[in-house]
Amino acid sequence: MEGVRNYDAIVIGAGFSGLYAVYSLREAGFSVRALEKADGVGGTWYWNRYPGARCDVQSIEYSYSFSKEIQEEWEWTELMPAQPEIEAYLNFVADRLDLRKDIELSTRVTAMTFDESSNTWFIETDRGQNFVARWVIAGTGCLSEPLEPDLPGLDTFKGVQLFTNRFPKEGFDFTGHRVGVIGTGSSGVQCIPIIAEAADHLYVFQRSAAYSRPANNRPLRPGELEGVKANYEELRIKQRNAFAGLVSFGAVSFEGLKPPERRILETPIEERMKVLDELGWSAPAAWADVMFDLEANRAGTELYGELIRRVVKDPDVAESLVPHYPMGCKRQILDTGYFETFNRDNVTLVDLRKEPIERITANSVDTIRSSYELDVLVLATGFDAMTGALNRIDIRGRDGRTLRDVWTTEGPVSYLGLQVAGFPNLFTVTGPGSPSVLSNMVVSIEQHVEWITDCLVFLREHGLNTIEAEPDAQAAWVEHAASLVEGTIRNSEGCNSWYLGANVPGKKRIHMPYTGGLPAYRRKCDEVAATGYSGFSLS
Ligand code: NA7
Repeated sequence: MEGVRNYDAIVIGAGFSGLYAVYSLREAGFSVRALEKADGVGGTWYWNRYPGARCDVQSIEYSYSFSKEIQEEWEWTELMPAQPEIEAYLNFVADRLDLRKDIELSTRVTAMTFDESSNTWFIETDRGQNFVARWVIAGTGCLSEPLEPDLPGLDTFKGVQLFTNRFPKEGFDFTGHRVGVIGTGSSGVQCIPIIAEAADHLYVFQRSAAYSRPANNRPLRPGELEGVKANYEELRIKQRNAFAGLVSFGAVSFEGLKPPERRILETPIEERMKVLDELGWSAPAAWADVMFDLEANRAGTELYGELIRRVVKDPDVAESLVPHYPMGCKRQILDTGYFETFNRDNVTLVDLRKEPIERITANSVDTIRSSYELDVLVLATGFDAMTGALNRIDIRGRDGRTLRDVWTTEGPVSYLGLQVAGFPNLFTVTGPGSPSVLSNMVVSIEQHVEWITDCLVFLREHGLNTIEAEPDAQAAWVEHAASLVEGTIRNSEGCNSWYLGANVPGKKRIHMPYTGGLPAYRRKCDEVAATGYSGFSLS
């Protein structure tokens, strides 16, 4: 075992959060080391390298704003960037800012213990290293801990088993294979059309149908990026002031869009169909009442079903593809040719609501009705979101209490999504209780990293070495965040999203991302800082 190494700050992870945290803290004069379990930088965009993996936010918005050089020098090629391009971008950032010298790859943090006598963290890794640091910044990601699906017999499958969230670096050639995909969230919806093109036959095992619509991705036009770069600051200011940290979602710009006024329940069916013809995939949600009233929401889903029926030729398949849960409960998915894929002769939709999986055998997925023989099984079954990655580390705060224990018994509580009471000097970038996944992640990450850096500079200037969320402030924040989702579609009956932790058996049902929007959240964080970090105790 090596000797103990001392740093002002340890950063966990080298994705968007970790890279910026290393840079920001280093620039502020702190000694810093990042520990990253992968053998490359990129975080989420390192692991999720399945065919078709793509961001649903435009490249010009899903990128760092803190460095004018990077903004100027990097050339995006598509409206919405694919995984290889984002991974290449983050590698470029690591090189351009000379970050690699402060990052240790292939190094997983396994345990962290807060020493109450010195107010420092003792950190252990799977390589037997030990570190001591005053501050720990967890840039562990919101969707980074794969969920192991509870499928009887999965470990007996003898064919090739692939997880979208840890897809092989060398890729996989599906040509000539009988392939099954389990899971139809974003990852499943993105890889299914591409796998279908190569596979001999593709079986899609669907438990919950997806609300998806065409992404309308395209290459950036000549001169388009230069136009953005000429006025980048204007776009960045708009982003920072936008509810979700972005001015467009997919190819649709929000600029100049007014909130809808017409109400679906007050509109005759023939009129609704006219709106459908006029607005296409935008029609289901283009009503004032659809996101606020469950009956209106069902009417919106009915319109959505009509759009699917217009694409998918087999009426039974089309029916199975219409979601049975409220629109707006889970994340809107953007796809490229998803519904069209079900018109192919080599694609079969297996509706698990009609025929649940009984077991997986050495060469098949068996439902209560049929046995589907497969050579390859792709699992697109999601993540233990927002808390999973930190729960995997044995984190012991005051009195030896583990974070896992706190989050299991109390739910994923935090103050501002930045700290958890009882875990001094540990910051969670885009933790539960912050806008995080309901916003443009890069904008939220920059806001958090800058807030944390300013906080550490403040503490240094005032000769303080401990900051800790106060239990009362934490309880008030948790209550405030919960009050915002109470009675909404996001928390309605029949809504079982990973936002609520509902995809993980036994996880306490709390809506983890903050729903009050980025501007209000930023104001609150700024107020807290301006009032000498109210709600935190400093010593
Ligand atoms: P998601 O969105 O959590 O999707 C996981 C999918 O896998 C979803 O359709 C699940 O069905 C399905 N699933 C999970 N376990 C099972 C079992 N045991 N049997 C059948 N089906 C199962 O993860 P993604 O990776 O697609 O996307 C995550 C986020 O990344 C996404 O929201 C974007 O923000 C980017 P269920 O819905 O639970 O019925």
